[in-house]
Amino acid sequence: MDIVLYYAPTTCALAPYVTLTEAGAKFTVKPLNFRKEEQRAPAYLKLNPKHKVPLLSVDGTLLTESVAIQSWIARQIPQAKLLPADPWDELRAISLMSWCSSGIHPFLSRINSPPKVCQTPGSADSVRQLAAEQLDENFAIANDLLAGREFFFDHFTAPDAHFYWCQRRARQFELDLARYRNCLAHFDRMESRPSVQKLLAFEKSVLAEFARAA
Ligand SMILES: N[C@@H](CCC(=O)N[C@@H](CS)C(=O)NCC(=O)O)C(=O)O
Repeated sequence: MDIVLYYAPTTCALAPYVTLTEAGAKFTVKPLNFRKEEQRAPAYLKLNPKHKVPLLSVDGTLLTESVAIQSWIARQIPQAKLLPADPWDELRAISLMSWCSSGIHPFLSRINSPPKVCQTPGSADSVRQLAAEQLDENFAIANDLLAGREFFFDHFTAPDAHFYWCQRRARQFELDLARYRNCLAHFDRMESRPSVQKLLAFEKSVLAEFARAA
């Protein structure tokens, strides 16, 4: 099976990278340089008109949206137990990933690029502040969910990778998450996993390659 992940450094494509690695899947990565707007190149738009990563190709069949991609990986490699076995917990895991993707991610995007949601001159700080408040509320919820737990369920599952990305991005935007101790512990736990170490090394190599080619 030929599995290809279209990915860009620091993006949410990190989640399927980590999940594929946790699954022990053999896959190749096609890095896109967002600084060069490669996600908008005609050849890529043919694959994904939404001009976004992640995009998964499996023997040429394409799948977009991280929740669907994460679910495909879990379904394809059941022995990796990337979703909980209990049917309700499995749905709760999908619910968590949907929350990461549609409840948290959009506010991270606003912090990254305020003009995408408001064109009013001088509004950037206000957009960022409102997004930070929404993120705060969401991290408080995640902090409660992680109380007394190592992961969202009794072992690593796909939502852990997804939430790790959300938290990493928030930290890159210098949001103050210090009071969310359970989230911070989850972050450290994730960073100690070989899959995340591999991702971080890979990201570094891709960024170095982009810098060389600039
Ligand atoms: N709902 C999508 C969101 C994907 C998304 O927004 N990806 C961003 C990176 S984190 C992207 O590719 N942005 C490039 C662009 O919008 O041009 C998912 O969860 O897969």
